[in-house]
Amino acid sequence: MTKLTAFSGIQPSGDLTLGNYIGAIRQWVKIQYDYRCIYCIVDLHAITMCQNATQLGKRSLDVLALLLSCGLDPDNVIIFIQSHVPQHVQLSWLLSCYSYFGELRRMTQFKDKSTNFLNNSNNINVGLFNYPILMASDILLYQTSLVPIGDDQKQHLELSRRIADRFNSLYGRIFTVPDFYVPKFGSRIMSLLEPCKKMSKSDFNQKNVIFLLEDIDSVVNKLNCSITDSDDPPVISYDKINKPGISNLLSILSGLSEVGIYDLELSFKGKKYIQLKNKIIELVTYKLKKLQKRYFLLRREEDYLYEILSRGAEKARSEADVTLSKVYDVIGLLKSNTGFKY
Ligand code: AQP
Repeated sequence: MTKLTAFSGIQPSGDLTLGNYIGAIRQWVKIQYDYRCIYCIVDLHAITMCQNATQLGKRSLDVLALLLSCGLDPDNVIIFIQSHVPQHVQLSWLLSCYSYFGELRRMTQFKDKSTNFLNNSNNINVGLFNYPILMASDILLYQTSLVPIGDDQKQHLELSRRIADRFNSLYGRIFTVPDFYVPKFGSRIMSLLEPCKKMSKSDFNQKNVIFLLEDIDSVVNKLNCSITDSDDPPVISYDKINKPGISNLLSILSGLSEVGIYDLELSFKGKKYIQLKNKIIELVTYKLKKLQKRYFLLRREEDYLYEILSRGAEKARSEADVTLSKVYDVIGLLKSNTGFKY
C-alpha cells in the first residue's frame, strides 16, 4: 500500500531548543516509517528575521546533524534545504495571487514578531508578512496529507488548508488538502522563567531556554531555577492559568517520558516541586547526553551531510516539478515549447 506523505519544516534561525524537540522533531522521528516523510530545513523562512550571513549556512548543516542525532533515518526520509528547491518560491508567488491581505494580517505570529521591538524593531519586512504563503507552498508542493507541528503553527496550517481549498475549487483537485498533527501534550513548551511565553530559540534571555546542544551543567542549573509557584502545600497539577510554571514542567516531562499528564499528576501526588524537577533533570540530561554524543560525531562528516542534502533536494525538485507544472497548466501560463523548464 502506498504511504501517505507527511511534510514538516524547521528554521535554522538559531540553536534548536527542547521546545523544537518535544513539539516537532520527536513526532518527526515517530512517524518516519509510517508515512513517506519529507523534512525541510527552511532557510528562506529564517531570513524573515535578521540572520548572520556567516552563520546561516553553517546552521543549516548543524540542524541536519541534529535531526539525524535525534533519530531521523536519512535512507528513509527525504531531507533537504528549502533554498535548494526553487519551486517553493515559484509556487509561493503563484499562491500569493490567491491569498488575501486580510487573512494574512490576522496571523498572530506576524503580529508577535512585528511588535517584538527587542528582536525585530527595524525589520518588519514583507517576507515576515508573506511567510505563511511560502509555508503553504512548502506543504502543497508535495501533495502532503499530514503536517506534524507545534501548536504555534496551527494558524498557518489552517491558512494553507484554506488556500488549497480555494485553489482546488477554482481549478479542480490540484492540491491535497493537508491535515495537521499537534501532540496532545508538549505542543507548546513555555519559557522556564516566563511560562506564559513560548520557549523560542531567538529569546534574548537564554535562561528561558534549554538548547539541545547546551552544556549539561548549564541545563541542570536552568531547570533548577525554573519558575514554579508558592502554593503551600505544593500541588503538582496541570492548570495553565493558575499554575503555568508547574504545567510547563509537566508538559516537558510528559513530552520526554511519553507518559500522559493525568498519570504524571497521580504519580507526583503529595510530592515536592524539587522531586518533579529532579525527574525532569534525569530525563533531559539522559536524552541530551546521548543526542550530543551522536551530534558531535556526525557534524564532522560534512561530505556525508552534503550528500544527504543533495540526494534530498534532487528528489524534492522532481516531485515539486509535477505539482508546479499542473499549477502552471491550470492557471494558463504559456509553457516553453522545449518542455516544462523555466
Ligand atoms: N516552544 C515550543 N514548543 C513546542 N513546539 C515548538 N516549536 C517551536 N518552538 C516550540 C515547533 O518546532 C517546529 C519548528 O519551528 P521553527 O524553528 O521552524 O519555528 P518557530 O516555531 O518560530 O520556533 P522558534 O524556536 O520560536 O524560532 P524563532 O525564535 O526563530 O522564531 C515547529 O513545528 C514549531 O511549532
